[in-house]
Amino acid sequence: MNQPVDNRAARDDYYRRIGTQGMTPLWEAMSALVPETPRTPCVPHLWHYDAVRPALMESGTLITAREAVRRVLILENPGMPGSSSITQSLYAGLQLILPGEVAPSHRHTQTALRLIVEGEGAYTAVDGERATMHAGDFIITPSWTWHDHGNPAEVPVVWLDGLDIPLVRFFDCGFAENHPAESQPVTRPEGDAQARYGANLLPVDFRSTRGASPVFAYPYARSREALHRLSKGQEVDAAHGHRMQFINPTTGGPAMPTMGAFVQWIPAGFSGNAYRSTDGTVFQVIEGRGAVEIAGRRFDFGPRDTFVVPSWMPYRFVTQGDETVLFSFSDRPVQQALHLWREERIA
Ligand code: GTQ
Repeated sequence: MNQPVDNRAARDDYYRRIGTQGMTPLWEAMSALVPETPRTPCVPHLWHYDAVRPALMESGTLITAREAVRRVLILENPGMPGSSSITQSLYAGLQLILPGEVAPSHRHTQTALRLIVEGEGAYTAVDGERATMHAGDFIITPSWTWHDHGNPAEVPVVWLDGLDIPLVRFFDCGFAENHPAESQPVTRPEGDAQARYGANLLPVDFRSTRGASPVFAYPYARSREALHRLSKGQEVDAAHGHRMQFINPTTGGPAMPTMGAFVQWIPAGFSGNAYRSTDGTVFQVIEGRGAVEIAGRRFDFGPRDTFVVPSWMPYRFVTQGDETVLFSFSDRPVQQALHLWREERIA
């Protein structure tokens, strides 16, 4: 009694028989289904922009933005081949739009964010208003809002796309449709949303109608200026430097309900404390060079590089001569809404 029995063959035969009835034994899967700590197939990885850029530009000779709808190279996590995912819940890609091109208008339940990587003068239109892009700008496309991109400028423009595609796939709640017009009609002047909702003012009769921020463009010049002012103070966080989150100014909550977005300034000569959290996070380098150690592996980064830190893996930043500015995004708001999010500072 109560001793494990050596009946492998009988068990395997039993599993095969119950398998035909749509059943499978929990006891063979228990530790994978209910792990003591997160067990992710997501691996740490860094994409060097200089190495990726030639292939991205080559895509511009093979297909137009119009035909592609979105000309994007997906940044797929090497630990999750075939998933089109950079973490279990997030998608990332580099989108290229050449001078004169239009990426046609559509909408979908997936939320998108953009962080402008290279070039300027292209635009994203959201809900009838265009936002002109400059390197480092952060732009959101809330769920189910019409959006199209165009490049009336002289130079190619590249941005990092972050979407909650895997999350929406997980919930099986994806819907999409094309706009009847290739470019949606412009109904509001550029800067309208910023003036209406992003100037520490709100229209007197404002009532929130959606989870995402009505401010959809967060120019880098503004966030850089804020970080610059913070950098003049004395203390920085021992793990993050100065890390700020992009907010919905009408709620004080995250700019998007499904994705948290952050920007941080790290001083030169920083040797950061290790930190981990359950939201696997995608980082985009805006300025400066440095290194990140993720679960003991070192990745050197420079401007425009992208890297991913999987859930619960300790990471720390090390910089030498450069001040560094990093953008990042994760599924933190979802985990927090579900009371699942955890973090740990490892001194
Ligand atoms: O710009 O609308 O990278 O719909 C993937 C899906 C970008 C976009 C992506 C999209 C978009």
